[in-house]
Amino acid sequence: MNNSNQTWKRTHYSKIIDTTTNGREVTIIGWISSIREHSNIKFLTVNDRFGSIQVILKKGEYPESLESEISKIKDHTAIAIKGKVRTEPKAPNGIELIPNDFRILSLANKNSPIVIQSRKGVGIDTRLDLRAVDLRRPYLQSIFNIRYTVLNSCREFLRQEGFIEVNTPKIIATATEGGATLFPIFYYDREAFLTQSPQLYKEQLTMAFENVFEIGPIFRAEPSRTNRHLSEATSIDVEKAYVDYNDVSEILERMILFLWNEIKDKNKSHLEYLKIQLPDLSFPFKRYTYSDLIEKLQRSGQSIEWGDDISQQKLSKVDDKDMKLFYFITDWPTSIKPFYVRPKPTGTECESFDLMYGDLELSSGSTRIHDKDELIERMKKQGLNIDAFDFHLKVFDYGMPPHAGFGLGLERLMMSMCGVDNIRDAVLFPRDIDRLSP
Ligand code: AMO
Repeated sequence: MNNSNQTWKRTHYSKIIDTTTNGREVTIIGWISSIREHSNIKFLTVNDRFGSIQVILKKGEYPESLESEISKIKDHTAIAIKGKVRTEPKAPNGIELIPNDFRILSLANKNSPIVIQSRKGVGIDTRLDLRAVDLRRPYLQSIFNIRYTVLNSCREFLRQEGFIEVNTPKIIATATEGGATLFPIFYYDREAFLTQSPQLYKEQLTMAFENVFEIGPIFRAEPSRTNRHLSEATSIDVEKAYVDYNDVSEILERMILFLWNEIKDKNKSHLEYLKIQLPDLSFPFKRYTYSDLIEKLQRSGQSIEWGDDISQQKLSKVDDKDMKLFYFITDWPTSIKPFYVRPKPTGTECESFDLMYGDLELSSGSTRIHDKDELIERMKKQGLNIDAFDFHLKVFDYGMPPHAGFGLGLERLMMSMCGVDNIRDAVLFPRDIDRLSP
């Protein structure tokens, strides 16, 4: 091993080493994802940010002085290797590296319980306990590379649509989405809460900026253990002045279509690894009114009344080919939507929609009430303490524009795009009722 203190610099990422690099001296840096032995040959797979390369350690082909170091190498060890590229038709990518020197940068001293090459991996709790190691698996690498494209593409789309990105407080004084799922915290000598959504702030910001969006954390004290609820999720929140729920539902569906095409274009290898062929979307998405859907459910023999929420179990039983991918459920009963949602002239229904993917709810949106008295009346009907919302209500005295918007759950969207069964695999370090670390 080379003991000089001088730092080695990577000359090549694995992805740019191919048959055209044959015979070249290169320095690669990465971590070892597998070690196989065959008589007197060790085959190492060394991974970097973009892929992997096979390294051959054959007795007689590397300096004898490296022998004692080689015996210490385990999976996950971080290593820098100088060597010569050689074409080898049997190797992955048709090439391999023959080292003439290497440095162990950080030795792994335990055998990892995480099986890197496995798609499903070991049990979720074992994986989450060592999440940083789990995230080295190509399965999760594919998901999080796609997530990165989704985030970039959302920003790109909304920028093109004339929205400005904002950041609103995450420590708040009052509930926005009803009290049941609030996390209380100490805030100096007062009680405060972690925000359930940027709802009230994004509405207020339409006064100054007209079109705003925020991509940020939302906190929900979800009491149940499900594969689609997190205690800390990421929401893509959009709010626009001088429009209604039909307008913003159109923005949402165009955004989904844009993302879908970007992923197809930018994440081909990740989709291939996940064995996912994103289906062609029929556009515009189908829209069912809540009332139509209730009738449909009743016709299919399910016990549900107008005014009930539509559960995932009930939806999953509906046999309609247009409800397999994206579709909207619109015009929900006013009584089951939050106080800020604007009722239709009938009063019993409101200008609202949910975007669904099969039986998974991805987004809720609506036209908002922009008249102060009407908002106060709705709050009273929902039993809310008006004084607690004074900071919000007083803004409505200064010409709050009519506005509408939606919140789209990023992890739920990832589930729909990547075929992820458990929402915990769409977030790096998930939080749920049982898990607060890592
Ligand atoms: P809602 O409460 O329906 O609406 O939330 C919007 C979207 O956020 C996602 N989401 C969650 N994802 C994972 N785990 C959770 N516990 C969780 N809770 C919500 C879902 C959901 O559709 N202020 C409104 C939005 C608006 O009208 O602009 C709101 O928060 O994908």
